[in-house]
Amino acid sequence: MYLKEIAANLINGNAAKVRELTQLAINQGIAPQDILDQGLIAGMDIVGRKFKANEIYIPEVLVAAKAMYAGMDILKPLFVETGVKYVGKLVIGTVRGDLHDIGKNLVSVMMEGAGFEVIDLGVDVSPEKFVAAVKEHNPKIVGMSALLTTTMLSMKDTIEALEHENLRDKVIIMIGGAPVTQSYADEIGADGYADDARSAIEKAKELLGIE
Ligand code: B1M
Repeated sequence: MYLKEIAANLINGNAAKVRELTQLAINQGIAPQDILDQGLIAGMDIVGRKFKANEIYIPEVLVAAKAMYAGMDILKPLFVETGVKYVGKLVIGTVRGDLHDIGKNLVSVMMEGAGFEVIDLGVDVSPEKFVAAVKEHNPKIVGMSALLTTTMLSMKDTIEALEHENLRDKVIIMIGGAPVTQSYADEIGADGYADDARSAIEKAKELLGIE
C-alpha cells in the first residue's frame, strides 16, 4: 500500500509526502530495494510514459524528479550501509550534452552500497573530462550513462579519447541508460552494459572477476 502511494505522490511531484511515505515504509520493514523498484522507479516509469504521450511537460517531470530524490535521500544510507568497502574505484558520469542524472545517481548509490568507491563527475561530462578523471583517479571502471539517442553517441567519442591517450586498456568501460543496448556496447567496444542499477553491480563484479 505504501509503495503505490509513494509512486502516486512521486507522479504528482509531492516531495514532502514521498519523503514521509518512504520513511514510513522503512519503519514498516519494507525492503529498501522494494521501495525503490515498486515505489520510486515505478512512479518515474509512469512519469516517463506520460511525458512521451505529451500528457505532462518538463516542469511536471522536474518536480517528479525532485520527489524521486526526496525518496532516494532517505534510501541512500541504507544501500550504502550494507556494502563491504572498496572492491574497486568507479568514475561515473552522464555523457556530454545530457542532463539526465537520476539513473546515473541510482547506479552510483547502489555501486557504493556494493563496496565501490565512486567518483561522480556529474552530468554533461565531455570525453576530455572523462580522460582527465581517469588520469587523476586511476579507476578500475569508467561508467557512462546516457538517456538521449543523440547523446549516447558521445560514449563512442569518450572511448576514442581514452584510446588516443593510451588509457583504454587500463580501465573497464561500462555503459547504460534507457536508449543504450548490449549491441550498442558491442558496436562501440565498451566492456559491459547493464539495463538497471542492480545488474550494473553484477556486471561490474563479473568484469572484475569478483564474487
Ligand atoms: Co528527459 N527524455 N528530456 N528529462 N526524460 C527522456 C529520456 C525521454 C525518453 C522521454 C520521452 O520522450 N519518452 C526522451 C528521450 C528521447 C530519446 O532520445 N530517445 C527525453 C527528452 C526528449 C528530453 C529533452 C530533450 C526534452 C526537451 O527539452 N524537449 C530534455 C533533454 C535535456 C538534456 O539532457 N540535454 C529532457 C529533459 C528532462 C528533464 C530535465 C525534465 C528530466 C531530467 C531530470 C534529471 O535527471 N535530473 C527528464 C526526465 C526525468 C526524463 C524521463 C521522464 C525519466 C528519466 C529517468 O530519470 N528515469 C525519461 C523517460 C524515460 O526514461 N522513460 C526522459 C528513471 C531512472 C531510474 O531510469 O535513467 O533509465 P534511467 O536509469 C536506469 C537504467 O537506464 C540504468 O540504471 C538506472 C537505474 O535502474 N542505467 C545504467 C542508467 N545509467 C546507467 C549506467 C550504467 C548502467 C546502467 O553503467 C555505467
